[in-house]
Amino acid sequence: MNAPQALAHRPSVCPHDCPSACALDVEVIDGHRIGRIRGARDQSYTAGVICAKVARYAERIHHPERLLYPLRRTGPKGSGQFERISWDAALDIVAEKFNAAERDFGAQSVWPYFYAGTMGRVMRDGINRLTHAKKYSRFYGTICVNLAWPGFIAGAGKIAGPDPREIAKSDCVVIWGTNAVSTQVNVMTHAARARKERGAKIVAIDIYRNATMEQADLALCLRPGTDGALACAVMHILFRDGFADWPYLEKYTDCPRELEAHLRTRDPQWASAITGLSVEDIEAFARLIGTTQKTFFRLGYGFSRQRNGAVNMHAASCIAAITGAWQYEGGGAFHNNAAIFHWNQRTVEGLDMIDPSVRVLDQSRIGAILNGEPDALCEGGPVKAMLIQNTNPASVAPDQTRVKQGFAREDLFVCVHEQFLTETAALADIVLPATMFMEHDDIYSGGGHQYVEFAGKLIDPPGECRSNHDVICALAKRLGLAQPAFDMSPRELADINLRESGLPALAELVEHNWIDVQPDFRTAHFLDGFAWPDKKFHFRVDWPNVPYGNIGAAGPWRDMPALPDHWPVNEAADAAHPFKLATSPSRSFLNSTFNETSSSLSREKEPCVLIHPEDALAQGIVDGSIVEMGNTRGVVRLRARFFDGVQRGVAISEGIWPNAAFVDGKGINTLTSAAPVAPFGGAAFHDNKVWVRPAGGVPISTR
Ligand SMILES: Nc1nc2c(c(=O)[nH]1)N[C@H]1C(S)=C(S)[C@@H](COP(=O)(O)OP(=O)(O)OC[C@H]3O[C@@H](n4cnc5c(=O)[nH]c(N)nc54)[C@H](O)[C@@H]3O)O[C@H]1N2
Ligand SMILES: Nc1nc2c(c(=O)[nH]1)N[C@H]1C(S)=C(S)[C@@H](COP(=O)(O)OP(=O)(O)OC[C@H]3O[C@@H](n4cnc5c(=O)[nH]c(N)nc54)[C@H](O)[C@@H]3O)O[C@H]1N2
Ligand code: SF4
Ligand SMILES: [Mo]
Repeated sequence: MNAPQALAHRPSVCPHDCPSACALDVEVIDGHRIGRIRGARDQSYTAGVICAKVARYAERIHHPERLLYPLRRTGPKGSGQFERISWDAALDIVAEKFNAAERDFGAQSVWPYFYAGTMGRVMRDGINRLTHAKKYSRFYGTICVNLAWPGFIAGAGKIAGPDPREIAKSDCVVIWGTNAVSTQVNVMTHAARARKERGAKIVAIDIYRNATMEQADLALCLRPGTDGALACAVMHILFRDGFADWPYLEKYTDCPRELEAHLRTRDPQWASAITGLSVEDIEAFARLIGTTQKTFFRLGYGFSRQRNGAVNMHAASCIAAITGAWQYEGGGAFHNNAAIFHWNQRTVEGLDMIDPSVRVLDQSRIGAILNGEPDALCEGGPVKAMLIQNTNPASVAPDQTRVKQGFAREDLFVCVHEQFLTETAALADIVLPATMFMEHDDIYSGGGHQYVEFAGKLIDPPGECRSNHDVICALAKRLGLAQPAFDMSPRELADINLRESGLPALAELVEHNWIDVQPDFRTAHFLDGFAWPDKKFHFRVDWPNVPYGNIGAAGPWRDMPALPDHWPVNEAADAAHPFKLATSPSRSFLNSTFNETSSSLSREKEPCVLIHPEDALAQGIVDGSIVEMGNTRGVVRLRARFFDGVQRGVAISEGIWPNAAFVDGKGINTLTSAAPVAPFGGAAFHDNKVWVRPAGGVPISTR
């Protein structure tokens, strides 16, 4: 019989790219393995609930395919042929390649590239310190929030809102453009409480009948990219039927009379024709909002991933101002709490070392950048060397064909620091093994809540895995950098980050595991005014001057409507491309993370596209057959599934599967576009015109 294993419960924080940033309770076995993970019961937002994929984290952290040792490529690029080398040898090569690129092409030929695979402030953001100290090309992270945040800031003036726990005290929770059951389960925890304890109604607004829509009392399934029209018609009805709170509007908003006049022609019939919703559904939704003071709009990212997404986000956020829902506990509009933490990144990112003359390269345009497109390179020289941490661009970035072409360049040196041999790592010259969150110390904050959290190292890493911080510091040494932050421990840096941000010191955070920094009610509900100099909520938007981002306006921003509207700028279906495709998230993957664990793979089964049975029949497509789906950017082959929970002409493909899971090894982002979107660049992942037809028919020409 085996000796009983010592089991300890330890606190931690989920580091993944998810607004919930759940507080965790981890079973640590014999000090070096983990068992089950549960949600921390006494953290009031997590409230004991986490998603299934993280509950099963033992499968990921103890995965037999984890990277354990530094590797050097021995075969051709992308061949997957590597040999084990020592850390010293690997870091020497990276430093030598970076120095050679700098010598021959200038410091801006090196482009450190990262994203939010870990949301830890030390581990995620420290790479910028290296960038700024060396004057390497700067990085503009546009892939996720670039449409949603400006859209929300356009109205309220900053990215914050009512305490998200107030959802439980609401009488109507509008879950708009977020598949919360899959992507941020805690929203459902609090919404379900409101329903159980107060009989609150749950409304979901999406483009397909997903798990969140199935739980809603009212599920509005509209055409992609038409939320602005829905919001306008709802506001039209609120004004028309006397549900507008005029004293509130006069006191707190910029131009209510002008808005009312503007909306007179945006009636439910107009919106019905655009959204595909019935006039009755639009009227019923507006009436529910008009008669429910405590309506909480929980606005997600999904509906912003359209070319008109920023306009739609702003339009949806305006509704709460018409009824004055912002004034009430359980009312208002919330998207993300980023502004309440007042993070100051001075030391972690080395902001004092920024040279404003150094170019800033757009993350989403990595394909164009690596293929040498002059405007993507800011008219500067080529990128010759990269260090990549916490992201898998060969799979997740838009316009995948170009991204892969770029990585295939023989004259490009790429070092990928990863936990697994991802499709990006497989294209690298040097691969370095990375720790996971329970193997290092870091601090976090929740976009969807209001806690600052600490997660300490719980177990030793396997093999020779090193943390991001260790790698950045070791490289800095080899590159001759002597700034003190490159000599600090993660805890020292976390402590400085907290103090510089006006938050309690690390010791206090460690003692409590998390600290609630929720602003008081008046501030959170903007009762002393919104975050603009005139203190008003802005219905009228001066888009290029919305305070966001660091490269200025991009995309067709000049055409953006100043007042809430339907902005028809999206890719329009046409005879050659009869479908609109959204690449929505899957439940068991998190972007491309977890697509290496067998339980997630077996739940998701295989890449597929959901299409309406009548559309399928019209195209001669058989349920369960392999189809070709394509547009001007490329073609993928995957399985078709009949699904009547979409409007005609809409196709849904869930999840970022490994490219290799598709019939031809071309992943879903083969079809998505990297053309910059307004107002500040980024990608419209759910806005793609495509054709879908039986595979093996007409030969397909790709570019
Ligand atoms: N399980 C799981 N969880 C995740 C992720 C994941 O991939 N899987 N990703 C994480 C990340 S990085 C992020 S940013 C968040 C994002 O999480 P969400 O805020 O939920 O955003 P999305 O996942 O992009 O899309 C949400 C929903 O918007 C719908 N949608 C698309 N276009 C429209 C439209 O025009 N109008 C409306 N009303 N709806 C539309 C999509 O079909 C989808 O159901 O989730 C995080 N959590
Ligand atoms: N088609 C389509 N594409 C999309 C989206 C979509 O909805 N549809 N969503 C987009 C969105 S919202 C986002 S945010 C992006 C996300 O895209 P990515 O930022 O690439 O996110 P992940 O795919 O989760 O990859 C994160 C990687 O970081 C690694 N990692 C995790 N922690 C650490 C660490 O501590 N150190 C190191 N070195 N590595 C670590 C993980 O192993 C994983 O491979 O994808 C975008 N792409
Ligand atoms: S819901 Fe999000 S934050 Fe919570 S455990 Fe799952 S992935 Fe992590
Ligand atoms: Mo994201």
